[in-house]
Amino acid sequence: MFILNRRNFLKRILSYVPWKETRTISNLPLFANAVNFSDRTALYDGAGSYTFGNIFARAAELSSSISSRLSGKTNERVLFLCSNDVNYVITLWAIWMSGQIAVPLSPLHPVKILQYYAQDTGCKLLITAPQHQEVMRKISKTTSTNLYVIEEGLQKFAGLNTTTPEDLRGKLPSDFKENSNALILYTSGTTGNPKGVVLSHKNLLVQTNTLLQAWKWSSEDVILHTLPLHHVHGTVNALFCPLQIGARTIMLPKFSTEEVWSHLLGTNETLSNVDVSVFMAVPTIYSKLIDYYEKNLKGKKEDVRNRLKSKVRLMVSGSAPLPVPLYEKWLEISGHRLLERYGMTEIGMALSNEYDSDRAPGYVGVPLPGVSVRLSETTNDIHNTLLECKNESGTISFNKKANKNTQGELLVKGGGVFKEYFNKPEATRKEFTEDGWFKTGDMCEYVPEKNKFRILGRTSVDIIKSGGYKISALQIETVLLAHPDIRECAVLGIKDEVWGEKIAAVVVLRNGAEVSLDKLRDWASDKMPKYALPSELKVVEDIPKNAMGKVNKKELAKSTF
Ligand code: MLC
Ligand code: AMP
Repeated sequence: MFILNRRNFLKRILSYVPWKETRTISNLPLFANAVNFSDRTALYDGAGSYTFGNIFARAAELSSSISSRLSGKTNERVLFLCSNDVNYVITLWAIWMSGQIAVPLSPLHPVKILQYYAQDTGCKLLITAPQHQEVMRKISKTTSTNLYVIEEGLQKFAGLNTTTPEDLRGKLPSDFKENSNALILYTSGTTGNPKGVVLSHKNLLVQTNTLLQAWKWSSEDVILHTLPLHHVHGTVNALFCPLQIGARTIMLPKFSTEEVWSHLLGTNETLSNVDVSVFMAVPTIYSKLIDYYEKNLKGKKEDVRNRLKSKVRLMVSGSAPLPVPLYEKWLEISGHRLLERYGMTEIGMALSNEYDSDRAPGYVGVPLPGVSVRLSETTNDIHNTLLECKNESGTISFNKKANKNTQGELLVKGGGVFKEYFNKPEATRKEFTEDGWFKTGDMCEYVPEKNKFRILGRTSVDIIKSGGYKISALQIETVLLAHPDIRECAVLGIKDEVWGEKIAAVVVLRNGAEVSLDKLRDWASDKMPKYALPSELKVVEDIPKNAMGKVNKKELAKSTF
């Protein structure tokens, strides 16, 4: 619980704030750290630029309104839908300052899915920016939840410097409990509806500080942000890190190859004087950037490479496997060895190639500081540990001599690991071993010759990764089976150079029915996000099953596509 007691707070904060020291990694909660850099620019979006102080002051105002709308209660779930701009940060911080739990929504999700999140979290307040109010009014109506449309002026006013650091300090909550819940991010599993992953302020702080340290962030950095803001990659890695260290974020409204290249090359019309030093993306984005380069920038090969080599210090890939040819092509174009890392909504980042050592293509490196990993083999629900490896303050050690290749399911422990799935104790229990290791569902191999781990794939064929999004095949099947002409279906992830995997639907139709891919996508477009719509359709007479009545999806993919 947060208790707003300003005098206490001031004393406590002043006792350990490292004033002006902008490289120090702080243990203050994410938003509170802003008082350290109040005059520094935090963010650029399509409408302007904002200092940490501007954002903090607006958030503090909004936080008071939230508190009064929730009658002073704390720990309520507040769902918010903002575009990728400063309103997102203001709203998130305001939710935290008022002691609530933030649930970021995506404009990519149709109303039905947003409704599900509102119901599943038992949310007490919806917040949105004016451009999304129509959608959010529907959610508000169907779930009988109050909607707060933030002022049009929030973004405009954020650019005005009206507060001093002392004003800001006076607006912070005093009794900050690090184990309070901070954020719920939705993720799909192999069974049931999407689950809300609950992350505490402590989880977020550990995850953020780990990356700040491992990837050598400083307040001089400028990140180009082009990722969705309802997943761990776009939030913790690409937004909370710069906000926490006092670095700057250029936030694009959505990914665009042209825009990204213009910022990377310093040719962007409005921000040509702001050099990007950090970039993070999923492999699909690198693939799309390469495609654009081949068509438009090849003639300026030397300039492109020199620029990227001299101005950008870190380029990261993650959320899906980075194919070796993509790594090599990007190296040739940019001179950068992409730093590949592995993570998951439930755990944040777990494995990463080391910043200063070689970055081996196809490998995800070693545990990040504070993270322990285990390779495990499971028979009849009994886990047999094959290998354990931990990173304690930068020192990597194994539980035994690791001198041969070892493969198993990857289990993870560490301060970044989530608390629970919201309101789903049984689902939470199932994902942990009895001794507290989180089961990732990813197969992983330790290769002693490289002294690194690599990801071999998912244990379940029903989890698809497309464009970096995790998509449940079973959830798509449930939707498709509600189509009046579909009698049976199997949804598969099939290999694709650009998307990693593409979603393919194999369907059996009812007698005499006809369905085209376009019509099916059209029909399903208000039931699932665009990125989850099937992009391949095969109509078959029959879907083969084994003696247990189960579809062998690997076989089906081979025989059908
Ligand atoms: C979109 N399209 C797809 C598709 N998504 N086609 C096949 N498969 C998909 N998955 C199609 C659209 O229908 C459209 O077609 C065209 O591609 C362009 O659509 P778009 O929406 O404009 O695409 P774009 O903006 O280019 O999106 C690509 C992207 C996006 C890579 C930027 O997918 C993205 O932001 N991915 C990141 C997801 C992410 O953040 N994951 C992190 C999860 S956390 P048409 O015909 O209409 O033109 C996690 C943990 C960790 O994984 O380790 O990080
Ligand atoms: P999400 O549940 O959306 O957070 O996605 C997490 C999943 O993304 C992991 O369980 C992996 O399957 C996958 N993933 C993340 N990073 C990598 C990577 N570098 N290589 C392979 N798979 C990855």
